[in-house]
Amino acid sequence: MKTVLLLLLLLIPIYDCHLFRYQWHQRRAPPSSKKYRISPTTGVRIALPTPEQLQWQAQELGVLIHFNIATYINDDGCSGQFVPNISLFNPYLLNTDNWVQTMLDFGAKYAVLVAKHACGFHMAPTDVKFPLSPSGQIIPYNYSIDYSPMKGVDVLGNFVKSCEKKQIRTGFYYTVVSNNWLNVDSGLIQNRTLKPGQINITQETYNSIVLQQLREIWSRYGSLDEIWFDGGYTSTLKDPITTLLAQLQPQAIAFNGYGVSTNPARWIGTEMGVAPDPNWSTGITNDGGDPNSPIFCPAECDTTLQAHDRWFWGVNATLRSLSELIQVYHETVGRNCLLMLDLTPDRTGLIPPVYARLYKQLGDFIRSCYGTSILPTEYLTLDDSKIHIQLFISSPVTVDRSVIQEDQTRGQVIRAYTIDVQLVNSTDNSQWITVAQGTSIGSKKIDIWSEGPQLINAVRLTITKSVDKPVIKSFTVHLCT
Ligand SMILES: *[C@@H]1O[C@H](CO)[C@@H](O)[C@H](O)[C@H]1NC(C)=O
Ligand SMILES: *[C@@H]1O[C@H](CO)[C@@H](O)[C@H](O)[C@H]1NC(C)=O
Ligand SMILES: *[C@@H]1O[C@H](CO)[C@@H](O)[C@H](O)[C@H]1NC(C)=O
Ligand SMILES: *[C@@H]1O[C@H](CO)[C@@H](O)[C@H](O)[C@H]1NC(C)=O
Ligand SMILES: *[C@@H]1O[C@H](CO)[C@@H](O)[C@H](O)[C@H]1NC(C)=O
Ligand SMILES: *[C@@H]1O[C@H](CO)[C@@H](O)[C@H](O)[C@H]1NC(C)=O
Ligand SMILES: CC(=O)N[C@H]1CO[C@H](CO)[C@@H](O)[C@@H]1O
Repeated sequence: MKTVLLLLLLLIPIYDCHLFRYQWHQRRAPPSSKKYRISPTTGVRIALPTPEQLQWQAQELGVLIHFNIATYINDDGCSGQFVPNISLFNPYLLNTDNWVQTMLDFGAKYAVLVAKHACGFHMAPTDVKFPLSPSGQIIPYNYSIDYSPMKGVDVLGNFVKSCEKKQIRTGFYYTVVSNNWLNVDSGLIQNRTLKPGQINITQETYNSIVLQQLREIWSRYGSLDEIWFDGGYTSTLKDPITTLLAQLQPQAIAFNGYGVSTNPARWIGTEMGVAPDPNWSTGITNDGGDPNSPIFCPAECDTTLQAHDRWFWGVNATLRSLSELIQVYHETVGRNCLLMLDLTPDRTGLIPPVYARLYKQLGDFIRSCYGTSILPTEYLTLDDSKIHIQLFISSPVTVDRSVIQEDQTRGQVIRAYTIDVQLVNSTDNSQWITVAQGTSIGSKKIDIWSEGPQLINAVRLTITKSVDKPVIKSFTVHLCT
């Protein structure tokens, strides 16, 4: 995912956890088709999500699969005017079920596969034919899988079938703005001397190729969860893409898609795997968003498993450490951002074993730390307008963090909260001590308490500021290592 956003906006550790959990569900209001509503208490606009956006946000973990002809070169994608020889693309052990095993080990709920990256190589069979310039000679889009050693294989189709068997939702990345084979940068045919492998076409031909290929990949592989517009799209293609999306994949979340989709998601603004705190579900800028924006447009945090922002499998690439990836989880999912982790099959078409182990170690940590629950002995909701939730435990427990989830069906309304505990000590066991406070909750907020593990009798969540009656989906506390 090397393309810069431009245009238009132009170890094997053991994790031992105790935790208890308080969870309940409110009766949900039916989703509205209106984009925002007016707060009955403060009069501000509250952005409303679509049901698709909420379902997508609840997935929390996904993968972005960088596998294409760039897997077979040393650079991380094609830069300059380089067009790799098509005979390089030969994943002779290709098995997409193997990819899915790793997705499950990590805990991914959705997967987006690169269909076409900047080199221009299209990993799906395509029927597109077009005229060369200036001769007018009609040729097939022959920089595609059927002209490679993998002729007859449909990687996109295999990927979708493998994911469907395990209920992993699917999507595609197809870069509209770069295509080295066709001499395209920033969505435009470049006026420059062609390099080996490049061919000459007109801008109209290029735009037509893009729309035909988007139609192919959006109509041949079922209902997609997410569509990735890396680098966006040109203004000329905005309207036709909007129409095509509405016609073929209206339910799909469109990454970078504010303007072309009713289900947009935004980029968090960095590929490092860290969201700012606070990070709101609303707003369209590539940062922590804006609580007062009338546009519900949650953020996705895409980042790599390999070190140094490397997306395609690299010959001598090093991997990030498990502890760094755990921090990434806390600073993305724990800050209301989806964690989309790069997944990189190697040149055989399989996930390398040391990579597979690291994805599983990260998944094991998440499941072990946050996956199980022990019910508290008693809970109280004290004040309807403010929401105090108190959890009491029959015997003292040690915990070091809390997880809050807001029900955003009627928009993200909480603006501030505080978490207090009753410490276990001999002299006074009814005193409340603040262990965490914050602003945005949204889909999920994880607070690792700065004071470290606390031995407590009770814990309390107080919503101190909101623009409408807050609804908490769940509030849990945990102890992790
Ligand atoms: C691509 O590589 C193949 C196999 O090595 C070779 O036969 C062919 O000439 C190369 N094509 C170009 C355009 O270099
Ligand atoms: C591409 O074709 C156009 C005519 O459509 C011509 O003006 C241009 O010089 C050609 N570009 C190259 C790099 O050959
Ligand atoms: C694709 O077609 C062009 C134009 O006919 C030709 O020069 C090129 O060698 C073809 N490439 C492959 C891989 O068949
Ligand atoms: C293409 O570049 C050449 C050389 O820089 C220039 O003379 C020509 O006007 C350019 N053509 C277009 C259409 O921009
Ligand atoms: C990978 O590392 C080996 C051993 O250090 C070295 O010989 C080789 O050139 C490196 N390859 C690349 C593509 O960096
Ligand atoms: C209870 O323990 C906490 C933390 O050690 C301390 O701050 C607090 O003062 C103690 N309370 C009393 C009444 O001693
Ligand atoms: C911490 C952070 O990134 N805050 C940003 C939240 O979003 C607003 C509005 O886009 C930005 O101005 C802040 O910088």
